[in-house]
Amino acid sequence: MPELSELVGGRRLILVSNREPYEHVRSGGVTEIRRPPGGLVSALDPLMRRTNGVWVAWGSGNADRDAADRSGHVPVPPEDPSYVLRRVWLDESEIEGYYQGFANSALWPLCHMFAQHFEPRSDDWEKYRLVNERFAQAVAEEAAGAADPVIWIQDYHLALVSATVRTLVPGALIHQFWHIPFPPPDIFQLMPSAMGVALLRGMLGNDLLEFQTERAARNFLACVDELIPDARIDPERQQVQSEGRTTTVRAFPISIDVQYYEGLAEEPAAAELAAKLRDRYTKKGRQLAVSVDRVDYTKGILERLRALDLMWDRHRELRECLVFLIVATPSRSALAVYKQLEEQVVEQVERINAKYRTRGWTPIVLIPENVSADRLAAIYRAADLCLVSSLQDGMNLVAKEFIACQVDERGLLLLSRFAGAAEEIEGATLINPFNIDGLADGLKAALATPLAERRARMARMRYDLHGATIFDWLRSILTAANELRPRPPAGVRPARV
Ligand code: GDG
Repeated sequence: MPELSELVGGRRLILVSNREPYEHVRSGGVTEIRRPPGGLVSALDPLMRRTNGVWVAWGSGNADRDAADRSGHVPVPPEDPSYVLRRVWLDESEIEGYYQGFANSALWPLCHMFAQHFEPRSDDWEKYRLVNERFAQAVAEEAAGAADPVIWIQDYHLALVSATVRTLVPGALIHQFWHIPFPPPDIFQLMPSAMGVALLRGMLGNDLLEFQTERAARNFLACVDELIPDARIDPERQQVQSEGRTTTVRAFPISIDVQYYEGLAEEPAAAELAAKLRDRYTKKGRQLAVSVDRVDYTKGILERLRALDLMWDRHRELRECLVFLIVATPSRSALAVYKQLEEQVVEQVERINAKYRTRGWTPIVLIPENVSADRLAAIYRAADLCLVSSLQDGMNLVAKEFIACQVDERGLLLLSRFAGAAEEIEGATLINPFNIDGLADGLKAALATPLAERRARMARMRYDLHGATIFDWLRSILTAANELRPRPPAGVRPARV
């Protein structure tokens, strides 16, 4: 683990996200501490452990209040506390309006360019504003007394936080990472104009605004150009000047803890499980394809199923040649559109299986639940092919996890050109998931790719990934933020790059 703490330059780091890194959950009279799955927490928790900072997040666990003090503070990690988690409390109507409503039913679909799911309700917007205010207040309380704090906000749930914090904590260095795409002006302007302007102004409260891709950064600048009259944009420097302040806007593609995933895949238990999976699914020269997603309309799960159906329909000879394992983890099930998609996925898999199944062959194996990280690593390791068919995706970490876990270097990666990862990964086969015919042909061609070519491409991708891990991502963001506003001397060592 690199020494990242120095890159915060000895300042107090206050990290702000919707999701918390540790959740206290009571079930059957027993309270347990859970770490929500996902790349963000596993990347940022090690950083926080080394910075003595504060992580401000929504206290979402049903036993979170009992575990926190009156100010919402809990020392974490529980086994060996080294930083403080500051929980922000939300009631049911706030969760509905801010989280399920404005964040996940307005901003999420808009940023992924799904106009048909875009529902910008004014009640939700009010809750979103209120909750962003509350986060900003909590940040200001945590920053009180710190000489020169650095505030790092995560994602689209908290677009208004930086501007408010700036008024409450003048002089703080504030930056934000936006994990999802950012749409071009024609799409962004579907947002009611008062909300759209407030969102852009909110984001311009940051000293540095970090996107996954150059495209997202460019789109943001174009939206500011069209909608914020006083803004002056310097495209060379990727900077916006507005209301007497400067915001730098740049791309920092996120990654994964490559050694962690590789290590999981190399565990003897994972090797054994991978061998078992191959034994079960790759009989008679069959290939094993996998996909792993939260069930979300942005991930192109139904498009993937249509392409498989088309391929098997057109090419009888490819029946029995491939088993497709789909890990589809339920997500945001409180929203009707997500619940409905979960049902559609099950229906479509059943329909396709009924159409093509033979005595010894089931075409699609659906795992409609969350699987453990070690099992996931074994699944990635066992596969001959991984298909990422996102219709839009900020980055897509699954593509990178697949590469890290391919320790036997046999798998091909079919990657949507609309995932941020496509801008970076050389060696994947890029696909267009809107083109069902083309995707079906792409799958057919992938099945015929010789092993030597697969190995060469995977070896290249693995090499590149080792040079661009989550720690490189953290280092480049923290360095860029520090360079914008180096800490005044006073005996503090400068950041080491
Ligand atoms: C957002 C952006 C961006 C999924 N099922 C299981 C499981 N997962 C894990 C994967 C991966 C994560 O969830 C999904 O990450 P993605 O990047 O694919 O997508 P989002 O959740 O939409 O994330 C995205 C990301 O933020 C980071 O910036 O890349 O573009 O949309 O880590 O492995 N993990 C386990 N069991 C499952 O069943 N253990």
